[in-house]
Amino acid sequence: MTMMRTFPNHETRDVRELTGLWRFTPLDGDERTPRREVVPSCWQTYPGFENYRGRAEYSTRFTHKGGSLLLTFKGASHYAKVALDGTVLGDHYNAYAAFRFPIHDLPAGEHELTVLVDNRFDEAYSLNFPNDYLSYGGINKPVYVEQVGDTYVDRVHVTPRRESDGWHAIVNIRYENLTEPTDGMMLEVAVNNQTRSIPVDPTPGLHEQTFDIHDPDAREWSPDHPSLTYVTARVLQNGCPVDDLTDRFGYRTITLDGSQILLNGNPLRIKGFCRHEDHPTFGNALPLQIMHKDLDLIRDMGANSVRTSHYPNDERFLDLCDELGILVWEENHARGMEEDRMRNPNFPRQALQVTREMVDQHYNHPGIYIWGIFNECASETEYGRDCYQQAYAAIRELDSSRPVTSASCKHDSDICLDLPDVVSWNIYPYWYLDKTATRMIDEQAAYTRAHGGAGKPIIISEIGGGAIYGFHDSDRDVWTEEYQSDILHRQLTETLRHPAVTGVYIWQYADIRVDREWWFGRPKRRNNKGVVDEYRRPKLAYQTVKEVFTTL
Ligand code: ADA
Repeated sequence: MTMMRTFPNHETRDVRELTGLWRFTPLDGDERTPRREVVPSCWQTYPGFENYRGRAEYSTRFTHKGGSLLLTFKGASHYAKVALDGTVLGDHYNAYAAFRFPIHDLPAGEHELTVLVDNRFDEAYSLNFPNDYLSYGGINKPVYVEQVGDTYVDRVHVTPRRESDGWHAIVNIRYENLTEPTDGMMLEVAVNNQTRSIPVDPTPGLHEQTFDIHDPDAREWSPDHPSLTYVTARVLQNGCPVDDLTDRFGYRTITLDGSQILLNGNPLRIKGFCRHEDHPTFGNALPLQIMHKDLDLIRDMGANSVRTSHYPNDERFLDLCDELGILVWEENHARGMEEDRMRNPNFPRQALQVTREMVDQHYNHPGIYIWGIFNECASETEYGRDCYQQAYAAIRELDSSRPVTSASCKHDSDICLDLPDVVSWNIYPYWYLDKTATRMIDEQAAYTRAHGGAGKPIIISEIGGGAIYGFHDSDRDVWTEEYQSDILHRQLTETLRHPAVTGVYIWQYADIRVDREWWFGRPKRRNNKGVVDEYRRPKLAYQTVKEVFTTL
């Protein structure tokens, strides 16, 4: 069984995981015979479905003891339409976010859950198109049946705030009355030794309640001392809990001071990796062990940060980062969209939706120190600028406690640098461009100053080069492990010594599979710029990165 998170979330609410063999029926192509496959998984890992792009139906049955429930999907890629006993509950497009359906008073007995999943490239799905990573298909994250009362806690957001009397937790609780609540119902919140409660709103529907809790027992979170604080929201009836939700946060602040990013007032020096969720055996349905192995290797190389390129990550990965003190740049789903793609009529709505889902669902993670948007999109056009402006505004509306940024490759044409708090550049000296890293950073720093970004922190959000695992040659030429190791040494040394730079992310942690249409320039149909290969076997560059990251 997989866990929803890496820590218990409920004492009162009864949660059952529907992990196991489901019926899987492909709906497109020649082969349509139903078979049994494990959920969660990606169908690219089923024999014969390695390149399946289409629709498929997953179904299973579960028993229910009667009453209200939440059907919670932690993720399906990239579109899902869910039906219970043949009645459609709703649908969801966004491969990288959870979604749920509250059901009022479902009769006791056996029920059939059917999920249509679609990973086709279609105008309806504006963020998914042939790309430099694989758009997987399947129910790739766990599914849960949560038994709740008619009033349940939907989510808890905590904003840590340091004031003159010490730390405060600003706790916002969203809860729902599936029907009119009974008299005397209370909403209670507990953080460390502090408890507050108020009567539940008497009307059906979603409600929010905010508590300002001064916490004299607060312990700060930092990368060196990642102390986590638990917050529990409960619904009480006659003093007895009928529903509960426990989440976690960290007492820490992120602020900016000129060209520095500060955590609890101390400047951050980011040494990180861009990482995709990908593994040959599991696709992007990664087990916890692989997530942890990745963080072990990343930490072993002396890195302190991960950029979740190019989409929000599995929440258990974020949990591990919080626990280990890893700083996270979490990014909305969008890669390499030029203006014509951003002009897809569905793009404005879908881009804002995935951005809002990311912030709403991952708000509490102390490891997330920055939100990223729209990697290498049309930041050089007026229309693109409008899209960037709207996405930054959507984030700031939901979360004013973290800075925002975007990784740009529009080296001499970006017109959006006045919009984010931090300016980030993807540069590939010695690989795509025949220039030194120092020269490229000088040029980007000058461009930043002259085009709206003066005084802002600068991050080099991608730097690196490719190597085919196991390919060695005495000429140390392109695609050898030697070449990659040599250029990473020069790139990282020059970048970390450059006074304009606050942090650097290597592209990328591990080799990844790419969409079939991207094979050109991608030997083995992989993006081979990993410092480890797809099975996490270290290339020569591993030791080089470790040397540089642990000494500079
Ligand atoms: C870009 C992009 C990455 C990857 C990289 C590369 O900068 O952001 O997704 O495609 O280039 O390998 O060329």
